[in-house]
Amino acid sequence: MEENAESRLTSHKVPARLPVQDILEDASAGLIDAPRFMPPKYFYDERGSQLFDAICETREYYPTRTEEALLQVCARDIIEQLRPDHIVEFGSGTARKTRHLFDACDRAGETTSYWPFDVCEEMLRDSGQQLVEEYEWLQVNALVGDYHGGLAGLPPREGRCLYLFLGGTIGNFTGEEAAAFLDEVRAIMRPGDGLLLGADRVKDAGVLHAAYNDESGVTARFNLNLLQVLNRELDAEFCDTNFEHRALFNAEASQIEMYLVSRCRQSVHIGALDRTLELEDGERILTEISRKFTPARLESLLNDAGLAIQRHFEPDNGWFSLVLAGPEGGPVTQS
Ligand code: SAH
Ligand code: AVI
Repeated sequence: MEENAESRLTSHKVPARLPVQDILEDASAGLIDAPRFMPPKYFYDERGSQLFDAICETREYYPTRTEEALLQVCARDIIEQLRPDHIVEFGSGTARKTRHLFDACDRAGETTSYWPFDVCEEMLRDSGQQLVEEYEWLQVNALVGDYHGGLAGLPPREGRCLYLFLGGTIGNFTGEEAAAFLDEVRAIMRPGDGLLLGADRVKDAGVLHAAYNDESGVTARFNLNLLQVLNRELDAEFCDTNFEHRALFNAEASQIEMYLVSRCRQSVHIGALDRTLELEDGERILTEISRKFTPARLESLLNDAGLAIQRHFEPDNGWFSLVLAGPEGGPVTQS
C-alpha cells in the first residue's frame, strides 16, 4: 500500500463493556441440549464474510441491491443535511454500499473519517486498505469487536456523527437485542447526529423464501460454513455432508429462520467442551433469524429507544426501508 494511504488506516480493538459470551460459552449454552442454536456472529470468519458477499450477488437476494438503489438516491441529501465529521458503521462488512456516502462527501467537498466496526478483522483490514486507496482524503479507523458488548468503549470522537446500520442486520437481532442495541446507539448520540438504519420489510413469503434458498446454493454454503468454524475453534468433529441448509419464513413471528438440519442420527464430539452431541435424524440447530418489519413496527422500535424518524426512504414495492433517525425532538422532514 502507498505510504500516504497506509498512514490513513488505523485499527483499534473495542473493549466489551457489557457481558458477551465467547464461542465456547455459546456452544455450551446452545448446542448441548435442544432447542439448539448458535448466534449468527460466528458465520463471519474470513470465508463466511466472502460467502455473505457472494450471497449479495445472487439473483434472489434482493436486500443489498434494493438498499443500494435507495442509498444512491438519498446519499447526497443525507450528507448535505448532516455534514458528518465521522461516519461510524456497525457490521460494516465490505462497506460496498457506504461508498455512495463517501462519493456524496466527495461531491459536497466534505471530509469525514470512517469508523467501520465489525467482528471480522480480515474483512476490516481488506476493506480499509481498499477505501484509503480509493478515497485519498479518507481516514479509516477500523474498530474490531462485538457490537453486543456495548458502544461505550468506542474511541472518543469530536464533532458530528452519522451512524450506519445497514443491510437489515438489525433483523438478525432478537427483539430484546434490537431494543438494547438501539438504546446503546441513542446513548452515544448527541444533538445533530443521525442514525441511518436499513431494515427489511414483510413481503410475499415466496420472495423471502427464494432470497434465503438461492438456486446456486451460496446461502447453503454460508450456513454450512458455521460447522467449519466450530471444528476449527472448538476442536469439533462436524461433518458437513451430514447436515443440510434449511431456511423458512415463520409468518407468525415475521422472521426467516435458518437451520442446519441433521441428515441422520449422529454423534458429534466437541473437543473443547469435552462433550458429544447426540443428534436425531431431522434435528435442527437454529443458526439465524432475520426479522422482517412493517413500517409501524420499525417506528415503534426506534421510538422506544428515544429515536425519531426524520426521513424514510423506500422503493415503490415497499421491499426495504432505509430510515434516518435522530434523538427525539430533532428536525422532521418529509421525503
Ligand atoms: N453492512 C453490510 C454487511 C452485512 S453482513 C451490508 O449491509 O452488506 C453482517 C455484518 O455484521 C458482517 O460483516 C459481520 O461480520 C458483522 N457482524 C455480525 N455480528 C457481529 C457482532 N456481534 N459484532 C460486530 N459485527 C458483527
Ligand atoms: C446480514 N444479514 C442482514 C443477512 C440477512 O439477510 O439476514 C444475513 C443472511 N443470511 C442469509 N442470507 C443473508
